[in-house]
Amino acid sequence: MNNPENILQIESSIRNEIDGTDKMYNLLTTADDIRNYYDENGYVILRNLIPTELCDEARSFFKTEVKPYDAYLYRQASSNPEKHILTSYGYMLNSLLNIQDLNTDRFPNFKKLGLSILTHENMHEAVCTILGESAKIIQTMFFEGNPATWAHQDTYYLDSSELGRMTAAWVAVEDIQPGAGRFYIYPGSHKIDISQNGGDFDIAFNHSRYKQLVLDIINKYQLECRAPNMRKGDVLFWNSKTIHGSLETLQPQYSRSSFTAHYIPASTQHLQYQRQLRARNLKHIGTFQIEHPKDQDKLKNQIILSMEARFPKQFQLLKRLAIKAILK
Ligand SMILES: O=C(O)CCC(=O)C(=O)O
Ligand SMILES: [Fe+2]
Repeated sequence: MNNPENILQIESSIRNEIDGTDKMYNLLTTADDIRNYYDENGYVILRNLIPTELCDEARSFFKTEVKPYDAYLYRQASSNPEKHILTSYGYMLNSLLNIQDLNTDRFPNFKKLGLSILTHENMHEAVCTILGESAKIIQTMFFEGNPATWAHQDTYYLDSSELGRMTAAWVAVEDIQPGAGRFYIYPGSHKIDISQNGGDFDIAFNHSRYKQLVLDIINKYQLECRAPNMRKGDVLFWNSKTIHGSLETLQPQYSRSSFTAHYIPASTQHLQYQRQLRARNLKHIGTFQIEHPKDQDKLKNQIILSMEARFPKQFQLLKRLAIKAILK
């Protein structure tokens, strides 16, 4: 049950939005308005960008194809193969990583629907408006339950080779309830120079130090947190340097079904950990090119996944060593 304090928190986050920001989005009608708002605030919301029927179908195929699957799939938070972890209300807590890599025979419709949303022609138009050119997709995710993502910027993990030019999209595939763990952003945070604020260490590998630094910066600059009301088919785009995450779950009875995708300008390259250029198995889908780093339609990758699932400690050690080698 929700306690009164939780209800107050929920109400204040709704009030925050009704008091102005939501009206603002309705005024963004031209490409210039959208780009200017995005450049200034580090994010923008485009309402009703994705047809709601596609959202409904994606959720329904998630329930019939993915939810009953009881073996290992790659997960966003760990990058490792894991079985589903369910909340007390039965929602999948460990979000999926790279739906383009799912095995097509096993998850044909969920994969098709997810990709048709993330590569939709409206998405293409919006991403071109924001980036000034067409895009490559370098990572995708699907969330059902809320992992309460901690405040971070994406740029340290993945970005365009021109740092700050990656944009990411958060697509609501259901109406997101106030206490379901809404996605939040800190407007304007993309303009703050983290390294000048003490962030001149290997951020991607000093997580606790980095988490604290982000909180210190939020306090120091008195940044405002916005957790907008996202309805089915709405899309929020944010800059790779914008601080973002998701609120704690206050209403566990609700899911927060959403896809995310990370887009870089087609003329640039994927930069991992601000060090290493990647171009892993690019394929064309619609007007986009999409990286398929661990394509499960390939036998080789299926074998690697099953080895990772069977010998997790050894594989995770190898991964850490590989990362260290990149950072040298
Ligand atoms: O939806 C979330 O909780 C976080 C998503 C996110 O951080 C991302 O896609 O980069
Ligand atoms: Fe992120």
